[in-house]
Amino acid sequence: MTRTFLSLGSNLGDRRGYLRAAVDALGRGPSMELRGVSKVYETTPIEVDGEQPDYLNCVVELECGVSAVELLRYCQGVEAALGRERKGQKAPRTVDIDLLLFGEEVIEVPDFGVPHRGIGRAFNLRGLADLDADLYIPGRGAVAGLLASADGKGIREFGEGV
Ligand code: PH2
Ligand code: MG
Ligand code: MG
Repeated sequence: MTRTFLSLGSNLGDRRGYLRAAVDALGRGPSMELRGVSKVYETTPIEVDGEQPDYLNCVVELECGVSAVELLRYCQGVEAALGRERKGQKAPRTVDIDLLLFGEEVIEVPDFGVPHRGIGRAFNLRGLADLDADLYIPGRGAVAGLLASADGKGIREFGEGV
């Protein structure tokens, strides 16, 4: 089993409903056990072109018995089942599931990098710190230290969680 962390984001439609449905689907995945869910954050879109609705973001911890690539494929299936349309990398989406960490594995192939290249975004660091502030990110360091120097603007705690 591999300790795994995923970033969930939604900025289209019933954002909280999509996050909840994605968390449920991950918990039901083949050889996947849900270990935790961070708080939910409402976040200003970053690195996007033009105006977009705010995101809801959270981080999910799983114990995973399949490979990173199999997990990626499963996540893509969940995105598709929840109405994700591929309208460009940073277009608004019902749900985006990004594989932040897969144990301490480092993977660099076209279109797939682990740790995820967005792992240093403050909302991901916040979610990771909710689950384990001592977590080590290969090539970057411990989450707590990275969070201390991250820019927390545009991130608000959202209600009761997923
Ligand atoms: N995801 C992106 C681009 N920008 N901004 C926020 N606040 N939250 C996201 O999940 C996000 C983003 C591409 O996946
Ligand atoms: Mg993303
Ligand atoms: Mg993605």
